[in-house]
Amino acid sequence: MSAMEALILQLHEIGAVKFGNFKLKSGIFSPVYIDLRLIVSYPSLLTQISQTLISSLPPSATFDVVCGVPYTALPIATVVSVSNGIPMLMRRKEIKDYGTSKAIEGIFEKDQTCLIIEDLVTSGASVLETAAPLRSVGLKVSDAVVLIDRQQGGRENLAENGIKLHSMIKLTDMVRVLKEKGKIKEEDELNLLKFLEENSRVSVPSVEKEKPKPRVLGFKERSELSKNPAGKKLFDIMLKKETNLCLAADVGTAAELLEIAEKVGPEICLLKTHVDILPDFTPDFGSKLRAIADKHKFLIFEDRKFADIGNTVTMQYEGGIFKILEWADIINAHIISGPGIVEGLKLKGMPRGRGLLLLAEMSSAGNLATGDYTAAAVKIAEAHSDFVMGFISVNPASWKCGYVYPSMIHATPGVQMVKGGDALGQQYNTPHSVITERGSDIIIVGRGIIKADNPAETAHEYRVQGWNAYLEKCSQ
Ligand code: 5BU
Repeated sequence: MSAMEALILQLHEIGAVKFGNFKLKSGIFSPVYIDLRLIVSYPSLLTQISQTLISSLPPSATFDVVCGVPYTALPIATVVSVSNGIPMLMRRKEIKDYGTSKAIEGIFEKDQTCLIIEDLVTSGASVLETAAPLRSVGLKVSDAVVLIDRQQGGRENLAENGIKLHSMIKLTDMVRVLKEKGKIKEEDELNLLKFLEENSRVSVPSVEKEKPKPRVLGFKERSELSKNPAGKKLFDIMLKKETNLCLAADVGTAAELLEIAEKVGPEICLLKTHVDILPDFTPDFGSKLRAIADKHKFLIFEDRKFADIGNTVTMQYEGGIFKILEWADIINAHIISGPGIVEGLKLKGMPRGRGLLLLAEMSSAGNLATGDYTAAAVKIAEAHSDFVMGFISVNPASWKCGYVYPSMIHATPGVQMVKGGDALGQQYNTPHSVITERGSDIIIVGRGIIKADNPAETAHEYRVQGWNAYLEKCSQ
């Protein structure tokens, strides 16, 4: 008895192949049903299948990594990987909308070739669903190997997409062997042959083909969607002034700050302050800065990073020496203390038309605002979208696919003309990368401008780069 015949008999014996009248996923009735999920309960069978799969491949099918089609083929691919020392990749069926949001897990290099492993092929749609994300991360996919080919068009559909299908067992072979060994009746074999004749080409369902990309909404449409007055105002200023540049005015004194605000004002949509670093802060600082902001049409963002419980932040926001509520259009907050912080700040800020940016991510190396923490910030923002106008973020594209929250503004610190960092953990990305690749809206630039010989001129360069990147994104 050949190895293939022995395998067919074993599959029949464990009940992985059944004859009768079964409704398939596609809605059609089939005289045979194959359920290979059972093989995980038979380790020696699983090993045998995995070994035969690889040894049945022709020498022309070369590859660097393997990837199983989720879920049934995952254990098969794992055994192939482990017993042959071939690295494996995993394709996520459900992509997380937080953390790294990767569709393909595992380590690989661009242009490496990936062999797809599948348990059963009908139309080939599942193989294509796995090939698409592999190809989109730069891997080559030219071959797929399958335990059973139902001979219903999968081979042809895959060939049309540049994938050669190698099958260990064809359904007709399986039925012939089972008939010869007396496991099924002649009637079963005839029924199956008739079924295959009538269903020789199952097409790939159109919903499984590539979906169109969502359109990028411009600031005008997004302003209409924003539920926060400061958020709306900021969208409108960006559009009118054609700038998505925020200056982080981290200068030594209040006098210098007012001076740079006056010089750089025409280039920016937003000016970010850290008032607690100004030794010459006086109660009239707010009104002086406000006058410059109104003159040059930008908003003021105090980067206070509130972090306490709701009751305390109401006092910190309104009171003390700085009286931030009086003059800052926008503030930001950590969510470490829970949603109460937003409720506290909202109590004071909402009646004044202020807006809040939640810290969903940070730019510094090793920061902890990632994964579940970022997702929690999004949840809190959704629950308070009348006051939360957006996020401080670094890589929003990785935690939300496309523009799920177009009403929210994403402002990104850690921006300079060249990628790099400082000696204390700050990490820089370029304006273009922040706006296009990372999917942000506003570039926050500090030392890149204030340490320049001519801050106004340099601010202009950042403004042009940031705005051109926004236009490029909209035209995609
Ligand atoms: P820089 O000089 O461009 O590195 O200044 C960045 C500014 O943004 C500075 O005021 C920081 O306090 C601020 N910042 C940041 O760098 N990273 C963050 O994650 C957050 C704020 Br939140």
